Amino acid sequence: MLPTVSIRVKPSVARRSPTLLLVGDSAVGKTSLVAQLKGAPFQTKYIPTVGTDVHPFSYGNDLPYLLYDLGGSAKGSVKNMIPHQKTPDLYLLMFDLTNKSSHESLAGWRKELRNLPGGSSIPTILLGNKSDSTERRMDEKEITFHLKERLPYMEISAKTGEDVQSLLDYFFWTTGHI
Ligand SMILES: Nc1nc2c(ncn2[C@@H]2O[C@H](COP(=O)(O)OP(=O)(O)OP(=O)(O)O)[C@@H](O)[C@H]2O)c(=O)[nH]1
Ligand SMILES: [Mg+2]
Repeated sequence: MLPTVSIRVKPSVARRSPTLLLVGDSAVGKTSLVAQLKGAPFQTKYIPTVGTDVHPFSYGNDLPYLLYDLGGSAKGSVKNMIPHQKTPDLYLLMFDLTNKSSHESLAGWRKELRNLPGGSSIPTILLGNKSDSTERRMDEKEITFHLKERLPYMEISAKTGEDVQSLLDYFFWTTGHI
């Protein structure tokens, strides 16, 4: 099947907008984070993302940010799944605090990001999602990927919005846009 990329923003805006690429295993909560950033309601029902969705979202009065939301099934074929009109300014690598295997997958995702054009020079942040969940299965000591890879790390909840404001601050700090 050919990758699908749906974009709902003018090409002239897309070229100038700060761009974020969000990857991680299926069901870690990437699309839920997009909804939280756009002020849309949280969906309990899981609907897997097919292909790549490009979401504009506004924060402040400057250009909208563009967020590339890749379905977890893009694992192994990230390079074919990203829109090529603009190199991302920031990579967001997400795992699920209730699912250890999503943490184990991070090395593979990072390798794919590094292999993208310009990939190794693009800032990357690690996100542990579902901090609200009572089913949290990962002990702090088990979360080692950011230490090995020297990445900034944040625990967030796409459901409650916990620490999403700090993430927005980080977008601004990294891309220089608000
Ligand atoms: N408790 C809790 N559940 C969450 C959170 N974020 C997402 N979920 C749930 O996790 C499931 C998967 O969320 P999605 O946002 O669709 O996951 P995804 O990473 O976009 O999945 P793919 O599109 O398949 O790659 C859904 O049932 C969400 O309701 C969170 O912060 N807390
Ligand atoms: Mg999704």
